[in-house]
Amino acid sequence: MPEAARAALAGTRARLSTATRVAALTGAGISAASGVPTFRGTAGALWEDHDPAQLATPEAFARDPALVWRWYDWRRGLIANAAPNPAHAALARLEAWVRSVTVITQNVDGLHARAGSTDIIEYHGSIWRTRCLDCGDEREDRRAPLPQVPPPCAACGGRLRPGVVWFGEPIPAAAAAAAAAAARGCGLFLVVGTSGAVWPAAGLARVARESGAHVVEFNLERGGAGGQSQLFIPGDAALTLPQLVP
Ligand code: BV8
Ligand code: ZN
Repeated sequence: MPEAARAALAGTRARLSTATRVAALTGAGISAASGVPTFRGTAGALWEDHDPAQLATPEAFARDPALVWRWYDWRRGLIANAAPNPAHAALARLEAWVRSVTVITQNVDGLHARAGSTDIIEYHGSIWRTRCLDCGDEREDRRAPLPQVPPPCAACGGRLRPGVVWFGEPIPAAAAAAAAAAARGCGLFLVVGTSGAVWPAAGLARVARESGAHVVEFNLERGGAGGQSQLFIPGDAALTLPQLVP
């Protein structure tokens, strides 16, 4: 690890020792080492020649629910066979060292919970939840693969959609408020494995910085913190983040 990164890691560790509240904004990059493809990365970002950013929309679902559900069923199967990696584990372990650790994740894979984190804000929802367009039934459904695609609502037989936030849809109010409060109230804000391409999640680093937090970015390349990071630690988060936590 380059000397500058080593120094950044040491500086962040020092801040951890006095921090009482840490918030971490995570993106698809933290799950890369678990084999879950990123949205905009290289391998796996496409699925059957479809661009995820085009599929993750209400318009795509209205146009072809079966296609969108095939994509989610494929991802659910892949995630069901994936395991949390040392980066997820490091954030979970951090809870033993810092009074409050809030994970604000853009990911819908549920890997932070499986790693043991206990204060998680699923900013873009969960691939393991469904919502019925006809009766509103919302539930967790971990079947992978789904027995039928699109899956019918268990309550009314109606049309289910994945319980995620699509492009053009608002962040659920409770998640948005909790994430803003966590960014405002923390002394240390970690930005892990996100391109900073998606809003309003990408605006949280500025909220943290303007509230006085120290912002540290863990990524292969700098930029996901929208220029708000004071420190940058390059490399695979599965290798770098565990070095932060004893
Ligand atoms: C909203 C859930 C307003 C679904 C996702 C036109 C109309 C409407 C809105 C907009 C518009 N134009 C722009 C917008 C805003 C839009 C937006 O930001 N668009 C962008 C693309 C320009 N945002 C929205 O639409 C949001 N809603 O604005 O609502 C509104 C308000 C009121 C009323 C009505 C409407 C909703 C956005 C949520 C979209 N849903 N996911 C699903 O997953 O199926 S976003 C999707 O992208 C994933 O959640 C993903 O996590 C997220 C962000 O991407 P990243 O996590 O950063 O992943 P990415 O692949 O980009 O990057 C990976 C990073 O990891 C890279 O930096 C890479 O270097 C790094 N990395 C890779 N490997 C590693 C690593 N780092 C460390 N270690 C490694 N090993
Ligand atoms: Zn229903």
